[in-house]
Amino acid sequence: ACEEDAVNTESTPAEKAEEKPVFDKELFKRSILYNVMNMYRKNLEEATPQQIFQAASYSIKDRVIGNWMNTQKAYEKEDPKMVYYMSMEFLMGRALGNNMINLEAYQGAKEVLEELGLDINVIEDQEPDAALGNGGLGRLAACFLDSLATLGYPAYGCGIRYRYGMFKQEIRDGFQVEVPDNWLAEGNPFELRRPEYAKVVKFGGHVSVRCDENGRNHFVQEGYQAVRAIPYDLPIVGYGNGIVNTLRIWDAESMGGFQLDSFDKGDYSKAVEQENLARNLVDVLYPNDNHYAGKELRLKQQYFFISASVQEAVEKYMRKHDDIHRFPEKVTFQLNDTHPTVAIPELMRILLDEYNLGWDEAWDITTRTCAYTNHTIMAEALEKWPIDLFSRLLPRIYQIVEEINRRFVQQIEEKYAHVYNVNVQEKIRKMAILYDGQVKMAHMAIVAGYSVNGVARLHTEILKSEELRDFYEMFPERFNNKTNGITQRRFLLHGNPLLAQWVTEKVGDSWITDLPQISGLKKLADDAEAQKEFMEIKYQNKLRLAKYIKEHNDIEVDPNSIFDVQVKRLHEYKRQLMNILHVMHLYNELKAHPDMEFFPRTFIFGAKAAAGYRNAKLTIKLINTVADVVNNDASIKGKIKVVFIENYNVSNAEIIFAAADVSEQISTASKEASGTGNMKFMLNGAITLGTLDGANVEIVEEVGRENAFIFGLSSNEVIHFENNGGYDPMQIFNTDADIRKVVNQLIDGTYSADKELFRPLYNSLLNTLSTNRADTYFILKDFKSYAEAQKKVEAAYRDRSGWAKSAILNVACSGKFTSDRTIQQYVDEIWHLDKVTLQQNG
Ligand code: T68
Repeated sequence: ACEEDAVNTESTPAEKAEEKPVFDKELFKRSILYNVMNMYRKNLEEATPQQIFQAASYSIKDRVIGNWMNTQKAYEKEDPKMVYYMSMEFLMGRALGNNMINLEAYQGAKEVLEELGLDINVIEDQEPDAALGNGGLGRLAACFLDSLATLGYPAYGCGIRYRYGMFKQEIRDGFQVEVPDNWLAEGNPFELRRPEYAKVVKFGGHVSVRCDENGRNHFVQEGYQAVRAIPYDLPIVGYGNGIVNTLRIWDAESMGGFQLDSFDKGDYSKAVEQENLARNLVDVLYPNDNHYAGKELRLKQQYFFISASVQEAVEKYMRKHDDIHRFPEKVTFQLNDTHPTVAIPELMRILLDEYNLGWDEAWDITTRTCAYTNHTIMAEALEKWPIDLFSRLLPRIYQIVEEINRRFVQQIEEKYAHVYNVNVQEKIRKMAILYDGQVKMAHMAIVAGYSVNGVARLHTEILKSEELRDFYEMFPERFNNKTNGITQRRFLLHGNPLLAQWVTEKVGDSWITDLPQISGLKKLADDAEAQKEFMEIKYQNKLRLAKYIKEHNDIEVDPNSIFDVQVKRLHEYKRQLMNILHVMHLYNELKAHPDMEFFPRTFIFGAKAAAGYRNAKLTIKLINTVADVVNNDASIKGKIKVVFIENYNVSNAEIIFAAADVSEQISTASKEASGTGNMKFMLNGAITLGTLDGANVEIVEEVGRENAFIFGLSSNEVIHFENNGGYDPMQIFNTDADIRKVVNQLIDGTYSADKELFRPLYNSLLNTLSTNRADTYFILKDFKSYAEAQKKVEAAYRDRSGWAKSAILNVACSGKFTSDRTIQQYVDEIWHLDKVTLQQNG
């Protein structure tokens, strides 16, 4: 397929360094026409946009395949250390545009499509998002893969090929309705099925001990149900470097042709159960973010993809090496939160039972291989599996966890038995892996990992001083911070072509792979001409979003108004409720003082709520209800518009970030581990309105407090209230008339004839439930300072030149927040990988 991949032996090394593979437009054009004909027996004129998208994708895949083979051959030859990024979620979004960008073929492809009378945006819009993730955690994994390939590091992503990804959100009568996301309906052009790497994964049954002739015990799982794991590979294209890494996602198939275990011969019902297990296993992504639901099928999913991935990693290693003890020199597993933590006992199982290593040898290998990233301090997100469920589903794995726990408890006893003032039983209660009938996955990940990292400086400090304090005391050397980042290739180069072009004109194009170079814009921040150009680009992007909103929501918005945006998962700690209460307050003000100074504002929301999260879903209904009232009240002359963008996802996110003036990052301080949307807004020249939480702290540190709007309690203040009490929302309600008015409007019929509809939201702010303090997330406490910060936003926006200056400085100071920097730190401080460079040819 790829003549252009032939090795060019004629160029000198110096020439090679200069050479850039050029995108062959004629070849691409012929290839599309050929694919349309070959796949659909059609001419271009007869083909549908979806068919042209498919044809174009296969043409691009042709160009990727040669590089993919070269890369994998180079890895084979150089035998570098590899990172396996283990994650239940990879929120990849669309592939076609991204692959064209990273092949440096986007402009050429756009021109070819134009010559064929086609709009590249229309073709890209045919592709469903690969939404195999919930939110930040899944998108972070996708950005990391992009950076790993771009920096030339050998890496695998390991995950699940869910048949249904994150649900599609429809809004009906203001309520969220979840619609299945059948993303594979038209096929997935970039994936490759790899049945030759299939693995068997075993569930349930029981463990028997067999003694061999040397008196050694062997543990065998019997009476189990087995599933076949089939890998599908997706290419991860590095930017302009010829590197193509692999995201390997596993599908489940029934054993079918495989024989049942001899033990089970003739057990028909077991065979049927086995069929069913395979059928349901990878059906759907659980749509909870920052929440643990404890579903048995979820644990099955975890063990399924982990067992297959760990088996493959060990087999791949052993194909080239003979000494399993040196495994950690060539392989490292990064566990994306606790979801993949069964990798620890699974690797132990393989080493103990299949390689017959002793416990200490196996433990040494495992603890030098596994590293863990924590993404949250929210208590309700901590994974704690009931022991009865865990041991029934994974009997051999459970035995190994018991032994890990037994030895760790012993270690606690040895360390603290004779330490003055330490209650050993208390330490065990707080730190054991098995306690109170539960398996605590975070504890296992810390005990068996060589690295534990948080995702922003503040988050890591809170882990060390609060939630994981006892572990930090015991293993201080394991703890480290890796502040998150995002890929500028997708979120600026692809998502905001106008600004990307402008940045390149001003500072050159090195920012694409070296984002700190974007600081060259600083010198233009005061330049009146540059400010004008910047604001004109922002305006064009606001027009683009306005058009999207008109098409999708049938709402007219004023592109001259301030675009004030909060897009992220819906969660009480992220405080979308505070945002909409403030909109209600502004509306009250405008109604009371029709002639007050007011700069027109468009409040834009986008958020999916977990299907079973009542208050989150009710907040969506509230936003839409307020939107209906406010948008249709002629008396306020369109000064406030409220828009809820349906089905917020990676592809519409690109359009939204590009158009934002204000970036709402208003979580209760200490609750948002990092945030990554905050970084995407900054890169696109929106100004942060936020609390000093997560990575906001570092954003403000980079851009300067004068170029952001910071408000609210500090994390220390929040933690102090949580530990010592002393916050009473009712007191605020009783003393502040503005707040009392909006809170009462939740239940007085202003917005809903059914006065009880929003009662649960009202209660969440004021009613002390038996266990919880009312207003858990300090919305009433922070409301005033939020409203004041919003006033400052308005005043600042009136000064167009001052605003442009701040916005440009935000872009200019975003260099730290590239995932390229984050990945380089993982490489230097945790993984210790070497770069692989390729001879490039086409
Ligand atoms: C997010 N976590 C953090 N979790 O909330 C965010 N949880 O602050 C951070 O920037 C981001 O991770 C990346 O580090 C999540 O997105 C989940 O999606 C999730 C999924 C399943 C179970 C629990």
